[in-house]
Amino acid sequence: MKTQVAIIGAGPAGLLLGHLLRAEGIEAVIVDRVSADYVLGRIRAGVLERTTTDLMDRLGLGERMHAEGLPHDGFNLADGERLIHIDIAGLTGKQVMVYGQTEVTRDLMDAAPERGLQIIYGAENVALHDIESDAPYITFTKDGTEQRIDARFLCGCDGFHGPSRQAIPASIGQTFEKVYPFGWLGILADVPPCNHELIYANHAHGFALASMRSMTRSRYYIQVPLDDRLEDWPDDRLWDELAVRLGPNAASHITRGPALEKSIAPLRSFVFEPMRHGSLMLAGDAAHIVPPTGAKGLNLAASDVAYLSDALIRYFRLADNDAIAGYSDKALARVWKSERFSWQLTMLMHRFPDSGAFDRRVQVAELDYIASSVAAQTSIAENYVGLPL
Ligand code: FAS
Ligand code: PHB
Repeated sequence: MKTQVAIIGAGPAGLLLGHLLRAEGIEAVIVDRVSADYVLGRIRAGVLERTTTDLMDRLGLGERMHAEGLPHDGFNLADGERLIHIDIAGLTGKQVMVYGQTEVTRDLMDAAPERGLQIIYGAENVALHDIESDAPYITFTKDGTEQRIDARFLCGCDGFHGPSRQAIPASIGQTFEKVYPFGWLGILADVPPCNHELIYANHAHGFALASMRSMTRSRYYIQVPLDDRLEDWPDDRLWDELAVRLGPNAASHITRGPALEKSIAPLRSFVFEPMRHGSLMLAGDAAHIVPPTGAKGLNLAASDVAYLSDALIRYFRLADNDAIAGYSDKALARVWKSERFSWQLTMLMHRFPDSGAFDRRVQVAELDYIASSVAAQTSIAENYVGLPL
């Protein structure tokens, strides 16, 4: 098979990129090693920046998002009894959209056939070849048969564990990483949210987050030690701990229910540079990971492919190589700002095993400053709602 752009990975990055290219008549094929159902079964992000919702609207795929999503004007930082409201709409003029990554992925998948976006699921042993040439290709096995796709460019949208980043020679790539000494235990339940906006809580027991997917489906998280296992957290224990960490007011509004999904995810900050080598470009988790505290993971994937699709469109439409050459630096400039914000909010809202009294006083002082300063709240608000592209 021959195409113009071969995309590895049918998560949000790969699907958004494929649609943005097809909308401009550029040939693109996506391969993914798992099934469509498996991709939809992954419970991930919940908050969309304006950048991401604008891309869905640009593709004409935002109808269900606007019908079922929840536009939010703000969120809250809780520290014991104190609740600091960050008025993102009042401070930035923008909102965020609460609409699960699963639904974004579903909307993008459903629209693929009618828009000529071919997605090959069950593509095993994907390998990238000749990425330093102008004629790269990928090979994979599908139903036991070896397949090959030749393309002008390969786009690695295959997440943190995919093969694309590994295809860039170690002598070229540089990684920057910070691993946090805790994970997030998440629960999804068909119960109404305890609050109409998100609450990020810093408690002596650790971090907690009250989020949602709709007014009837809630998503909660608590910080847990890295060696905790799901069996250590039966639903009742988790609901009890959420009530303690979110504080008495939120606790009085928590509705308990059976977990539809429960999982523990480790937290890390990770960046791989460069995001382009030869005819291979990386986007999304293939190039970077953020702790979910700042709700940036999915949204960074979206901003990467906004830059990448623009560069590819300019190449194929205008024979302009400059945007391709400039992709990595442009994407990384925004990646690092989101990495900083996600790290800052993680340091502010979590309790670290090795932190002492000084560290806690600094957290309290920073929360005091945020509570008392419009400038500090504006800085948080403009990062949370998404910096301009
Ligand atoms: P994805 O990982 O979503 O997609 C990569 C795709 O590549 C997958 O479909 C995979 O099957 C495919 N692939 C991998 N290896 C392959 C191979 N060898 N061959 C072919 N295909 C291959 N972000 C938030 O903003 N908020 C959150 O609450 C949040 N929670 C998260 C929880 C977990 C457990 C994880 C892992 C991530 C979470 N994230 C969250 C981040 C997440 O939303 C990512 O940022 C987002 O999925 C990035 O999208 P992609 O870059 O498309 O990568
Ligand atoms: C979620 O709803 O899954 C969610 C929301 C905000 C975050 C992280 C996760 O910062």
